[in-house]
Amino acid sequence: PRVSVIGLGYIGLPTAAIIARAGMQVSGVDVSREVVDTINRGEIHIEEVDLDGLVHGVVQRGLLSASTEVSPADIFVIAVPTPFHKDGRHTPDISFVLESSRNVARVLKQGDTIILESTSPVGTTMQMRDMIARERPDLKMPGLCDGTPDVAIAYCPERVLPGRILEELTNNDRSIGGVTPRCARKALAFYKRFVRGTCVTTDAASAEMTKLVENAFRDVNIAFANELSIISDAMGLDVWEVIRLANRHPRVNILNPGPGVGGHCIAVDPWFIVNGAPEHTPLIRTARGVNDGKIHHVIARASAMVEADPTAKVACLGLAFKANIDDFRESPARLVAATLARRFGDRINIVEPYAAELPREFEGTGATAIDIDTALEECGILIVLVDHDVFRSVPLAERAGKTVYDTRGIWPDQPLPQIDFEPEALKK
Ligand code: SAJ
Repeated sequence: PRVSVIGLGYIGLPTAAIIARAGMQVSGVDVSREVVDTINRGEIHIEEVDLDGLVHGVVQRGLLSASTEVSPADIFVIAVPTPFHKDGRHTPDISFVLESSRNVARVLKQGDTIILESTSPVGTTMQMRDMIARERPDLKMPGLCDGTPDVAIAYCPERVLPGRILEELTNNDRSIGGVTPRCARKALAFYKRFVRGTCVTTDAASAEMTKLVENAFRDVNIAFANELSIISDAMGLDVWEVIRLANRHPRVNILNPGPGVGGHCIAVDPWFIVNGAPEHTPLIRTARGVNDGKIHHVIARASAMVEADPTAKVACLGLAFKANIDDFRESPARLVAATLARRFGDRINIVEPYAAELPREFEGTGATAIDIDTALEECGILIVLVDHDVFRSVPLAERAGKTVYDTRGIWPDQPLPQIDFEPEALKK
């Protein structure tokens, strides 16, 4: 079949490349002319392990090409962003999904399959179906007609981890939600061609909710760990020791505290659930508050350390939203470091081996980018914000005599810092 993948970002491009590698003819579509030109040259505009070689290969073999226009195909895969509205109320904006479905509707023909992959609030796939039905009254739509519909529509979320996208796209299990069972079966036949994991069929709304629930589950569990870390700071306990011991229980598995939750999924998707059921989501909403609150706890505690030793130079270790990647968007580490840079100016140094230069918000603050060796030689205060492997491997001897705030628990042998600081939440 000919496949059209709409949206060539972090999910769409790897997906398009993997489908092409499986031998299908793929046309990728993106609104950005620059992205389209880059891909047609066999190059990529995002960083992901092994993606450059794969895209280069399938473009050279003529299996993948990109365009700014949707052209006719047999299967359409929509992987466009679903951000929040900019109203500050965390309401989902599905306009890119609806706009893409309208473009697909124009070239749709009998026998085609349309699959939505974007993380979406429950009900979006049905809204997409209704939009296509309005645009194409000549086609029989699933769930709205007698007899066999002309097209199939399904929802099939991805669940890949940045840094492992290609591997996880192939090997993870997938939920495939059809507008009708027949739609699910058609989508299943497509995924079977390139997914090695088990593909499980269900209805569209259940598949939509499943995706949101997976990320909300992780957010709630990280919130539990972050709350424990704040309690431990107040009680003078080592949270890592407590978690290590508790996790020896066969049915306990506490996640890792950190400086907050970043990335484009875990801090976003829970709001889609809250928005769909505002009265019934106290836990999910509170977890979001705890994880966002942890960022401010870290800022306050780090500030107390920096103020307590007014001559020491400070090194913030890491800006990425998680370990060993060069993705700085929605990163709590970056927010903490930038706030400290604004507060303490040229006392603050930033170590981020994955960044070529400091992000724009550091301009004019006086903060400098340095490497880890310089930090260990010159800085009396170390604030660990990201658990990059290069930081983890620094031995205790090189940290001797320094004041350390390790928000990620990468140095279990590090003595607890004695900070005269009371967490906000516990003062009341
Ligand atoms: N984090 C902690 N403590 C932990 C685990 C993570 O503080 O124990 C923090 C990380 O440092 C990071 C944030 O949470 O700031 C999110 O990182 P992550 O590794 O948990 O997840 P993402 O955002 O890279 O990818 C998630 C994954 N979802 C789940 O694990 C349930 C991935 O499988 C999804 O495909 C992806 O969201 C997505 O696209 O939705």
